[in-house]
Amino acid sequence: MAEKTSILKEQFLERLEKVKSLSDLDEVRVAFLGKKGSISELMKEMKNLAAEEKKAFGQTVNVLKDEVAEKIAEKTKELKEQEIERENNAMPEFDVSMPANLERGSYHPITLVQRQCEDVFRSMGFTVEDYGEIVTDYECFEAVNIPKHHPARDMQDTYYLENGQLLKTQTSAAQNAIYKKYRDALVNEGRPIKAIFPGRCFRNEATDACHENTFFQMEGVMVDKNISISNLIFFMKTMLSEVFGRDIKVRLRPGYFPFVEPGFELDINCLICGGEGCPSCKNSGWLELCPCGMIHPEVLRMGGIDPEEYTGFAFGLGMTRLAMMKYGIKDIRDLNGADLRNLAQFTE
Ligand code: FA5
Repeated sequence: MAEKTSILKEQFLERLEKVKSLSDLDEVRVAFLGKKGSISELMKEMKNLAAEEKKAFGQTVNVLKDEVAEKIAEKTKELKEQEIERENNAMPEFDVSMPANLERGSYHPITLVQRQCEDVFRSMGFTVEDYGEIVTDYECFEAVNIPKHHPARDMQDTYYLENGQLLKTQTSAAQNAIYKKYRDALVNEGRPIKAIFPGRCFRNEATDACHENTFFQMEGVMVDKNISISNLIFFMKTMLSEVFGRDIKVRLRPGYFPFVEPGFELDINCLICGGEGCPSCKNSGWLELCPCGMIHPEVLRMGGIDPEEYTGFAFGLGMTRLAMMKYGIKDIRDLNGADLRNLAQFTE
């Protein structure tokens, strides 16, 4: 019997030596200590022994069992330590002097188009003005000839604050302040008013591929003696050919805005569908981009400028739509979504 236990022990040590991993070790444990393992099977032979041999046999097998269990525990510890060391060695070294491998962001398409428009108009002598997003009813409507209860207000529902102020619906809301800011230089020094004012606008309206509730416009005004529609058309054409780097098909049609007389709608041939018609242009092939016109005498008067002496033009460029056309963005709502993967593909 003693011989059997020592053979078993040798077999165990032989297998233990070949163990390379924790799963190998578990197989060995099951083979020797498991319910149907060699040691358990050996123990079963006790019933065949004479009573006086049973005790010694039991003790010998139990010693073997303890030894095997102890060796397995030692090996488990050793293998776990090896595993930890391997993982530690596999970790890349952290070098604090290495430059950070951060992905660089890119400018939003609207920012790019806005900057480009600003450069074009600056090069033609316009100043770039900044204006708030929260304005008074007077600035947004009354000062541009849209008194209370005027039907034109229906087109521009917006978000009102409890104090009566509102989120501006159009960059035209800055016109009155600009006239007042520069009228002295115009009247006393003969310096024409030439200003653009880009800004975010808000409207309470249903969204679709070419309408958002939050979008950007860029207003432009020029006031001097003898300003005419030809000046307006020249600046519009120059701006568009500079932004697109080529001539773009546009059309001018009559449009009504209470603050211009006469007023026009300047539409651009849809660059998404090439004029065939698609959701981005409401299937018309044309996109309303830049309404404009000659500033209404009443609006000049409210800005402190004598309309008998001075005339001017104004335009309200839809900058978000311009960005859509320039970058081939089919749905305006992509521009307000915060998905950087989406936006990055439109920018250089
Ligand atoms: C106006 O807002 C006038 N203030 C423009 C103006 C200025 C006319 C000066 C004459 C003189 P309109 O509501 O059409 O007009 O908007 C102007 C442009 O802003 C539109 O042609 C369009 O390009 C853009 N726009 C208007 N509403 C939205 C909207 N919900 N989403 C995206 N772009 C819009």
